[in-house]
Amino acid sequence: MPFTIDSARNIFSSNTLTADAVPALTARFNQLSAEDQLAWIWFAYLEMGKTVTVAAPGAANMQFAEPTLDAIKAMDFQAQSQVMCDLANHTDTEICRTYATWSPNIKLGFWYRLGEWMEQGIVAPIPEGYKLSANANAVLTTLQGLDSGQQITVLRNTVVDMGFDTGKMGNFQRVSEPVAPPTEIAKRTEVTIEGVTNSTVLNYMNLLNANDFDELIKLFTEDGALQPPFKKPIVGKDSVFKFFKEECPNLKLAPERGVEEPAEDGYTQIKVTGKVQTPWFGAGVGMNMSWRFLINSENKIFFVAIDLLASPQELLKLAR
Ligand code: 45D
Repeated sequence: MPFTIDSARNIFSSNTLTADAVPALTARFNQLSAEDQLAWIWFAYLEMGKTVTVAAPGAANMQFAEPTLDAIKAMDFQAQSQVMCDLANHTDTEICRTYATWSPNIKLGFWYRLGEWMEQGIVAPIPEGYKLSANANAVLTTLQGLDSGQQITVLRNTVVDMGFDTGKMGNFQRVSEPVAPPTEIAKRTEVTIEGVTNSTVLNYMNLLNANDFDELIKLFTEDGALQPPFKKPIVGKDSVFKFFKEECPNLKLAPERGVEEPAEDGYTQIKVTGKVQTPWFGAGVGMNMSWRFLINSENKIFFVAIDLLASPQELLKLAR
């Protein structure tokens, strides 16, 4: 039977332990009150600041968030706190609707700026002596027990989930940063992956590292799919291409090792493990990741799942 997206999702799944603590913690976070959520992120952010620093300036192009940020800056503290609570509550307001249209990168940049302003006293701070609920405290303790790659993924999830629900917005235009030109050929780097010689997999890593999305997308089949960590697959070349341009600039993929095995119908399944850096934290946080590729007989990607691994031990689990 030929592969479907659904059956492809299972390749190497029995030896790939993903960081389930991340969605579990995100769900617990979402149960907290808005006030608790904001204070929680504030404390989490301060706590993380002790070990890793956001490399932010330049990680996001802020032109689209600027008008909203200016409007918030002009408000009094009470109105500012209300805006932040509204975002956490997914309330139907103009700002919550605008926020919902932004790409994850713009949302992160927006909060990064607000965090700076809160520190400087330009934007309403978390009230001094604010006491987290027992529940929120428990969620914070759990976060502290995770590795830094899992911590920043939880933080990213909480930010991305805020704002009005786009499902209730009818037609709207998604807002993402302009796509920067790819790295010049002379300045590109090439990965090597112990145990993997497949040219499509190597090209995938190198083209993504070079932000060369036009060439990268050519590696996929027309009906190909990409499954980001903790997400359903993004199906079809057009949708995957859009995702690359919106959410993948300036990642640094550092694959280490892998296995290639023949699968049914002339397909090849390839699992690779290694590290990934995000532009937000640079070399400060290396996330332990795996890529599970299903490649067709024409050497095109029919499916690739990217997973955040439960622990560094998972980097070595390659045999089925
Ligand atoms: O509410 O091969 C305050 C794919 C308090 C593509 C705050 C990939 C109030 C294919 C502190 C102000 C993309 C899948 C808030 C590979 C408040 C592929 C602020 C993987 C919110 C490899 C909080 C890529 C702030 C991966 C400022 C795995 C929080 C990328 C900031 C992962 C949090 C990227 C930040 C991650 C989090 C980035 C900046 C996890 C960034 C996380």
